[in-house]
Order: sequence, then structure tokens, then C-alpha cells
Amino acid sequence: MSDKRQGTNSGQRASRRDFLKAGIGLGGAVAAGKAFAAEADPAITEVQDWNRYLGAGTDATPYGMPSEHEAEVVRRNVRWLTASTESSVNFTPLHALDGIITPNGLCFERHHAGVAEVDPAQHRLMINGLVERPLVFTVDDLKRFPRENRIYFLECAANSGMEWRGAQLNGCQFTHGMVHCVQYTGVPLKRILDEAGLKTSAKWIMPEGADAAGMNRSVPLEKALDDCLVAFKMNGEALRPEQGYPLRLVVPGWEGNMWVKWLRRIEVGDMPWHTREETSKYTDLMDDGRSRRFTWVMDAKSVITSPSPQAPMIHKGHNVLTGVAWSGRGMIQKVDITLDGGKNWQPARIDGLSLPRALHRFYYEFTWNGEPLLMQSRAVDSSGYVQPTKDELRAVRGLNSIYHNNGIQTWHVTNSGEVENVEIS
Ligand SMILES: Nc1nc2c(c(=O)[nH]1)N[C@H]1C(S)=C(S)[C@@H](COP(=O)(O)O)O[C@H]1N2
Ligand SMILES: [Mo]
Repeated sequence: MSDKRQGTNSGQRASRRDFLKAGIGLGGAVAAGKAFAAEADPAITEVQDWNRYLGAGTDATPYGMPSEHEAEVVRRNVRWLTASTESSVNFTPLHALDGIITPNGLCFERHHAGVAEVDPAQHRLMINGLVERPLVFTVDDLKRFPRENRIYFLECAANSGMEWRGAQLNGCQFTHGMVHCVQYTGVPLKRILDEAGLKTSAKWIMPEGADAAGMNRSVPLEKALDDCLVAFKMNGEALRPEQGYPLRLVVPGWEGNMWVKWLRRIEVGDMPWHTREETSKYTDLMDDGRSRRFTWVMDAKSVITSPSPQAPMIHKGHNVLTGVAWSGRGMIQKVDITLDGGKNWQPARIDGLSLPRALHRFYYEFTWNGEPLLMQSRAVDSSGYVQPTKDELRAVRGLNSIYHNNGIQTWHVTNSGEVENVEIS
């Protein structure tokens, strides 16, 4: 395993080596300021092999794969983070992506007991507890309900959790890559609960997974009846096994842990169950020894994905800065950018769809003369909430936290174009 997979500073050196190998030539010499393109480029006068010979036929790739030149764009682990890969996480390669949709094969994975291998023909979803009629559905039964398509981000509450005590991981894949955004196809949970008939005492639901962790969480009924889905497709095709095939709960804008995968049962009750995942985990220990609990909503957050440590600056002159922003409370109203550590802020351009509880894509075009930069993005959501600095967060939450770190990220660009994770105060 190359040290690149570790996502640490040594990992960053490895990736720089790869850039040199690939002939991009970073080593201190950033390409000087041609406008956008060279006028006389020999690559256009030389006829290449692919311009001369037949390509592969239509039977070569029954399921299409990315170009071999994109082989570096993969999910990556941080080996030292967890004791085993079954109870672990890998990270979305945000630095290499664009738009707001995460391709299925690049969605980060977080499992407590590995990827359950579920046979959809044997799988069932049971609704029990405080209902008039306990019901058991096959996957095909669920596909007979009216279905909806909705685009949502999913962020693990532990995203950026390693950064609470200071800058640590060198790459937005590792600092911010526990987020993905796909289009789900599924049945509103309300339809399914209505079919079972809620008793008047019903106040909470407890979704439960069919994996070895049997993961479960308490979700207030108000949310369940509002916008939750029981999804069976992502980006048009069946859920991937890693994302909960054949059924997953979608809990828009709320922490990823509640989006139970391999969904097998929903119990309806009148009180929360106080499961492991909402007592010893996914709670925030404050400085005074008390814990914040049921911190469900993911607050507004943003990150510059390129330039970033894994996507260094390679040109002087015209440059495109891009990133993503999201909020569990609704839409992103605006994103501001600073290149000088917060002295001056300019609005970024949000391009593409602007949907509630989905990723938003922003761009900021600028000219770089080779001076060092301190780049930050700051998101404001449709509720008026402004993304805080990391120090502002620490002032209210202390230093014991892991979860819900939505502080502003700083990237330091050196005069050779390398980018590093830093903090400024
Ligand atoms: N059944 C089950 N559901 C689960 C988990 C799990 O381990 N088992 N992990 C949860 C956590 S902590 C997160 S952040 C999300 C991750 O979803 P993903 O793997 O699609 O990224 O799934 C949640 N649902
Ligand atoms: Mo999570």
C-alpha cells in the first residue's frame, strides 16, 4: 500500500511525485502566463494512433468504466483511522469532481460491519410497533407505490472530525470527503406508514438495517412524515451494495448515520430508543462535560475542491477556483471567497441546480501571479445562517468534539503552486 492512501502530509509528497511522473511538472516551476492556449501546439499537427486505428467494439465494456487515465480518481481510505476496513470509512475524491452529482462508484462508504450482501428476492421491509396493521413488504411490493425522484446530499456527522484540534489531513478528499450527492428514486416514507396506519400515540420511528451491525436510530415522526424516502435507486440505477442495496432510508439534510442502509424494519414508538448510535456515538461532548444529543441537522458548510492539496495550481494567469457548498436547512444562498485569508471577500458564482439539501457547485475565476494565497470559502444558506470559522465553533463546542465540524477551511497556496491544509487565526 503506497503512503499516498494515508492522506497525510507524506501522502501529499507521494501524489506530487505522481504528478511529476505524469509529466505535469510541478517541481517549483509553475507554467508561466500564456493566456488560455498556445497558438502553435505540435499535438494538433501530429496524427496520433487513436486517430488512425479502429477502437474497441461495443461488446468490450458491458458496464462502462472511466478512462484508464482517470485511474487515480478513486475512493481512498486513511489507514490509521480505524482498526479494520469493515468498521471504517473511505472518502469521495471531491478534488477531481465537478457539478453536483457524485458518480455512484465514487460515493464515500461508511459501514459499521462491512457491506451486507443482500439477496433482494429474500429481503423484506417490516413495519411494526404503534401501527394499526403491522406489514411486511417485498422489494417489488414497494415498487408498486407512487415513486419520486429527489437529489440530496448525505454527509456523515464525522466529516471533518479529524480537524477539530487543528489542520491534519492534506486533501479535501480526506478533510471533507464524507459527503456525496445523488438522485434517489424511492417511495415517500409517509405513504408506507399510512398504509400501516399510525396509532395516535406514535411519535418516533426506529429504522433498522439488515447488516451485521443491525444499525438503528430514533427518528422523530415529524421528519419521517415530512420528506423521508425509502429509496431503491441512485442516479437512475439500483442502489450500490455499499449504499444499502436493495433499500435505504433517505433522511434529507440530517446526519448520514440516520440514513439506515439495507433497511429491513421500521418500528413505530412513542419515545426515542436511545440506541448506541445516539448515546455513546453521534453525540458531542462539550467542555463542561455535558453532551449535545440529537444534533440531526447538518449545518451549512463549503469547501474549495480545486485548487486543493491533491489538485495543486499549475498555471499562472487565468485560473478557475471551484468547490461545493451545502446546508441541511435548505438551499445555499451565496458563497464568498477570499484569497488573502479573510481580508477581502468576493462572491462566487453558483452554477447549475440550486436545490434544497443538495450540493451546490460554485466557481470563482481569478488571475494568479505566483504570490502565496490563503484561500477560503464561506457559505450562507437560505435561512440566513453563515458558515462559522473553526475558532468560532471551538468557542461554543470546545475541543472534545468529533462530529458536526462545519468550520471554514483554509488552503495555503505556495508560490510554486502547492496547496496545504492550514489554519489561520
Ligand atoms: N445499516 C447501516 N446503515 C448505515 C450505516 C451502517 O453501518 N449500517 N452507516 C451509517 C453512517 S454512519 C453513514 S455516515 C451513512 C453512510 O452512507 P454511505 O455509505 O452511502 O456513504 O450510512 C449510515 N447507514
Ligand atoms: Mo456517519
